[in-house]
Amino acid sequence: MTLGVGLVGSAFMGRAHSQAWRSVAAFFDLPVTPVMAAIAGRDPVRTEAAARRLGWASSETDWRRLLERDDIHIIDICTPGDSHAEIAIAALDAGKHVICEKPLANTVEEAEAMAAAAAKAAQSGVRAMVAFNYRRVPAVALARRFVEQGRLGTIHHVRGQYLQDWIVDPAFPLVWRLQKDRAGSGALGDIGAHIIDTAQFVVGDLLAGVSGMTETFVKERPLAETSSGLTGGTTSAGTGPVTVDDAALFTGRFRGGALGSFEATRFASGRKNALRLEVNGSDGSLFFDFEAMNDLWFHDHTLPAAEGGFRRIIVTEADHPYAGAWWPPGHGLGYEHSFVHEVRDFLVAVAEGVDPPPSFADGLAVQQVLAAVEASAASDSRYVTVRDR
Ligand code: SOE
Repeated sequence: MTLGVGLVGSAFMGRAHSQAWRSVAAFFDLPVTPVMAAIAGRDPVRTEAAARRLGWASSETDWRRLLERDDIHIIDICTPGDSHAEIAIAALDAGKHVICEKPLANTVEEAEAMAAAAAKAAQSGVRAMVAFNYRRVPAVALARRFVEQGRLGTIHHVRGQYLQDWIVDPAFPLVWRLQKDRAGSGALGDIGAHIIDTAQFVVGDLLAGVSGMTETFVKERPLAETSSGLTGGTTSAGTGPVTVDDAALFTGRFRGGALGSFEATRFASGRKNALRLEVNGSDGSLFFDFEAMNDLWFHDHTLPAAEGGFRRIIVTEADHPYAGAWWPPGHGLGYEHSFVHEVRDFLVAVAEGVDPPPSFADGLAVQQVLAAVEASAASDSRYVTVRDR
């Protein structure tokens, strides 16, 4: 059985998802086979070129056309957050399965509407997933397995960071990720969403309340350059205001009592994509850093002190999550493999008739934490309870 896929968007996430759809059947035994039917984008020339380059059979200049096609059963949304709700709800209403990039939406209200549409569609066997890909890094999935097995005992601390430095230079232009109407928020919703979902996934618990602060270090940036016809060169079209956060720091209390501390910033000079998670429990601790993504560090606190300490597990063994599908032990995986694992789990769930985690409800739970952090930051960091989903 085959399922046709229609992808919306051909930038960074569109390329990462295309790589996943192209690779998944070559490395995993699947109950259904994905067919890369079409990619949709506004610019006809760029989208046709992307179709050829990324392996899509056709291209469309209006995503709504994908919903009308009988050869398309899955809609993969890789656009900025301001279009997630419109596309996902229309696709679900049209009976298409949906995988949507994170964060689920730009507001809690949009996320609530999406979760409601997904719950309604599920009654007809239509499935929806939000693409928090870091859950599918083998080391993160192994961390979840350790917590589920009770190897850490009672969880006391969850320490999450997501550190990047791609906009430290004030000359970096005002791209869509720096505009609230397109992105919803800055580092908080873009990479803070990842660390919130990854932490809640690994510990199997939700944040009950947070206290946070945000900062915008560079408040004006050059507008995207425009090329001048006569000289053929490019001239800056002036500057514009940055309307999102550059960094967010927050603490939180989990429903089960653990304390959390989180940081999401695009100004950690020297850190390129350092998603880090440390979990401390009564019986042990775990540490993960995406910049060394094949390693998981584990301290077994039940051992005699003389034998304790963090030891490195190279997560490439056949019985580690996902790793057995790829290379022999020690050969390592990369960023793109987490997306292959994501679409593999999505296809298996669709074939089995279950909701693939993380669901739109899980995406809504993250959106409610984001909103609580923003509410706290707007009120001198007072503690804000996270709305129940
Ligand atoms: C931000 O630069 C970003 O591209 C995020 O949007 C992605 O979700 C993350 O995987 C890599 O960094």
